[in-house]
Amino acid sequence: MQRKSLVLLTAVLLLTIVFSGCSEKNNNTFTSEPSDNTSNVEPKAQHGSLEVEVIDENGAVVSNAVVWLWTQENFGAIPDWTEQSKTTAKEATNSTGKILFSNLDVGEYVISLYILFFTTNEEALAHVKHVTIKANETTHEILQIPSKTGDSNPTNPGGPTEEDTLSALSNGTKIHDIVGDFVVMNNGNNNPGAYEFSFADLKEVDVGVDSKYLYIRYWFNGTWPRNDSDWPNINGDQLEDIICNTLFDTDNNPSTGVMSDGGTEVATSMGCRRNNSYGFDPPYFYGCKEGPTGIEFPEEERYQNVYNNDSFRFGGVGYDYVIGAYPLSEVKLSAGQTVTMLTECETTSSLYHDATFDILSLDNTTTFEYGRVQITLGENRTIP
Ligand SMILES: [Ca+2]
Ligand SMILES: [Ca+2]
Ligand SMILES: [Ca+2]
Repeated sequence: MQRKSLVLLTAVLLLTIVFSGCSEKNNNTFTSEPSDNTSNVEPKAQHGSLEVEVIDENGAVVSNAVVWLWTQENFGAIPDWTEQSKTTAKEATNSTGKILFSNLDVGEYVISLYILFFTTNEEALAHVKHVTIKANETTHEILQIPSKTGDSNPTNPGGPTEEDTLSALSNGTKIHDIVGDFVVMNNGNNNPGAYEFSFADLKEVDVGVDSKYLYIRYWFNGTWPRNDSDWPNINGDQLEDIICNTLFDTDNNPSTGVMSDGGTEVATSMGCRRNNSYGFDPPYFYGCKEGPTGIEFPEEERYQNVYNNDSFRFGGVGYDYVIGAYPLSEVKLSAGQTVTMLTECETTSSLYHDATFDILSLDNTTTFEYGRVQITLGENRTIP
């Protein structure tokens, strides 16, 4: 599905560990004890461990902070932060602010906080640490979150004003959705019965344009949780994020574009994670991408151009709406263009890839198919 495809959304994969260094030399097992019988036995690959502790700017430990681990070889001199398939592991700190990466082949590695902790690639690069893993030893490292507050894409001068945004939206297209219509996606580790999170239940999506931006406003049937403690925990299952994705089939042809996304050529996202997840508040993430590559997997390679730094946000935590503003020059759309939209809102919990899933649809879609809604950008219209 496309919904995790934007690079910044891959935080949901934080519990996925991919050991890329499994060579033919260590395919016996990682856990077997070394044999005392040393005759005619090829030496097994040697392993060590790495314990990483994450602290904030004041030195306090940070739980649930995502750390990336690469081999030095895969990291290279200047990493492509979007090419996460090269990471050896991506995992979050525990309640004591620590992560243990074990069974690592000995050698040189690089660790970094998740890219969303940083404003620029240069800042991220300045904060990586190079570590050496030695046989049968645990190497300890500390990563400190840079001292700043605010989200990863702060509303900069040069972006649209809230007045511009509301004007474009009020002159745009409004699409209604049913309330209480979560669907269960039977395609993975999803909640067999959606939680009643009203703040993740779409009731209307508005789309507008002006000369510079595409605006998308998501209205919900409730208010996004503001503080960390407001994020629901259902019998130990902690809600971790809320994500809205709108994709555009710009040639109105589902057989062209990114097939896994429903034949789309452009994707936009708007999301927010539980407050302490990245150590700053609020941890929004949003962006856009366009240009199908013809590659469906890995997801990160579906689109040619990924833009994570030029979009803007209004609303969000503490509001019953959130607005994304995406440069028309990046999404390659223009006023008056007729396109087909596909929109969904989902949440991720500690147990479920989809704790809730709501599809913007004219007909209460309850299948895997996304609701396809054809609109003309900038048309003042209400659907239905
Ligand atoms: Ca709904
Ligand atoms: Ca298409
Ligand atoms: Ca719906």
